[in-house]
Amino acid sequence: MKKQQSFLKKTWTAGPEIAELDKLQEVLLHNRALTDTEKIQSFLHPSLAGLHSPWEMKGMKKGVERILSAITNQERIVVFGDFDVDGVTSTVILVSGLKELGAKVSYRIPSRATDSHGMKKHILDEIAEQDVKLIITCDCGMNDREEVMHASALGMDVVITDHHEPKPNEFPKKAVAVINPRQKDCTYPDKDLAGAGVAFKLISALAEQSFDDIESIMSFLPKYLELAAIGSIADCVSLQRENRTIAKFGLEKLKTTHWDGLRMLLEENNGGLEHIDEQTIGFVVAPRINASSRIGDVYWAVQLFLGNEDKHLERIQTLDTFNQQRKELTQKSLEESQEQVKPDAPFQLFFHEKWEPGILGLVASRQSEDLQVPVAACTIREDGALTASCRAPEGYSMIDGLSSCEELFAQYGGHRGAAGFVTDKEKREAIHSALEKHFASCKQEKKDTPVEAFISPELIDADLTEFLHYLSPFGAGNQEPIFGLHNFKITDVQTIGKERNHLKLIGTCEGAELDFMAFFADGLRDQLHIGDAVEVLFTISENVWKGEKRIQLRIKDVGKS
Ligand SMILES: [Mn+2]
Repeated sequence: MKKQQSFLKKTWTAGPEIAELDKLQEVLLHNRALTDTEKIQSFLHPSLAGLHSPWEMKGMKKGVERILSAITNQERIVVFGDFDVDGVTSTVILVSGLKELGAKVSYRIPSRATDSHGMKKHILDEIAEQDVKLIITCDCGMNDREEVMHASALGMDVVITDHHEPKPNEFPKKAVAVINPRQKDCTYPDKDLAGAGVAFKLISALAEQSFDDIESIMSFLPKYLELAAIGSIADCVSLQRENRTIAKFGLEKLKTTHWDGLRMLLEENNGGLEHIDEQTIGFVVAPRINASSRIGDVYWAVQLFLGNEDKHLERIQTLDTFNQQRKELTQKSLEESQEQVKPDAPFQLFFHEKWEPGILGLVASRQSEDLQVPVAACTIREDGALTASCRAPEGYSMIDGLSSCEELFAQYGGHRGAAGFVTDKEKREAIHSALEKHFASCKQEKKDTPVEAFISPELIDADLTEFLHYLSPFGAGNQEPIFGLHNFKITDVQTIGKERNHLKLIGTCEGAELDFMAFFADGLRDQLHIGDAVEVLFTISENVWKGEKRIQLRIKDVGKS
């Protein structure tokens, strides 16, 4: 098959050409390994009954017992969370859920800029002074062996709930209970839950112990499913199996959300709640929650869920301001990082001492996507330490890379796709060359962009978007389908958006008039000319704005016809 070289310097292989909907459906199911009727049914129509019992998770029984005794004895509990969306939603699930069950509970989240992830001794010291007897972590703590010892020495019990990969020799053995499906000997069938998924499991188990009847449980739990869905989608866990069920039902439930602050935020920024999908989480909700810890204070995001309604409008405006600043800072930092690109290097390290620690992840993630190699973006923290966010495209493991030279870091952690470290600023060059060497040895062939099918334009209609909705939510583990179109004749190219960094491409194909959106399309702008015929790769989704439904075609790539 002919390989196509794109304007974005990627490649794809021409897929099958399809003109009928049922053929296209077949291909889409086949590409997702959905081959028999049973698999197809359970994928397209997942059921809440398919969620696993929380008691299958190692540590659950012990953790629940300790928490219930804290509730009975009215001991003070602190939920120790994390500052990203997964951490914030986990924190809200536990704090709100425990309050509802009668607990005396508050929360603490470390600062993204000065503390980084995980339990911190100075925070534990503060907490201990407030007569706290129990700490429950969420989305963190799995490798905080020393900090848990510290808490325990201060007279506080710790229950760990987390989903991060356990590191050898860092097991928090002083914890009263460790709940993490990834830990050794945990036979829980689904290892891929997000932190918010694990928190949801804990609150489900607590509900089972606290209520006598199923009606009470059913009126208690669904609001936490909404949050688990937001955390899971934002944390990019694989949206298969249990995560798919959580995301699918949570998104549906969000349309009548329990959370007033979220409802108001969506009314302001999403034109209402009628249409909520994974993109709403990715583009509207998650950036605003994240902006609070990146630019301002994570408290603004958490209180949008836990605080009084009369302050929500102010909170939403504040989050918007943070988000706007976040966008501007990211744009500026991205431009600065652009000058540091080393052509064809197997690993890229970007550094600027003035970059905001909170936006490093955004710089790393955009560069890694564009360059298709692992990337670290670094800056100097307020306390003088070098701090970095790292991202790796599919096929590479960032955490394996960092582990390969762990002696260079004071602290590091993360997953295959995303990780981070903190260390002495003198170590920067050594880290750069160690990681360059590591990734040179596991250099991947550049992967072709997967195109499901080249379709005729008449297939782009409501029947197709309805089918795509059944396949959704898309994300990690369930790639959004990319379609191709041959011979699209460009009749107009418009620059749009406040920052002028999006394009609208208008033209015709087989007699049909179509328009495409290309977001962050600086790399395409100079290559698209009116009158040219091009090949277009794109995704198809439904967009509703103020009650008006539209099919939106988003460009993934463009090439010569
Ligand atoms: Mn997480």
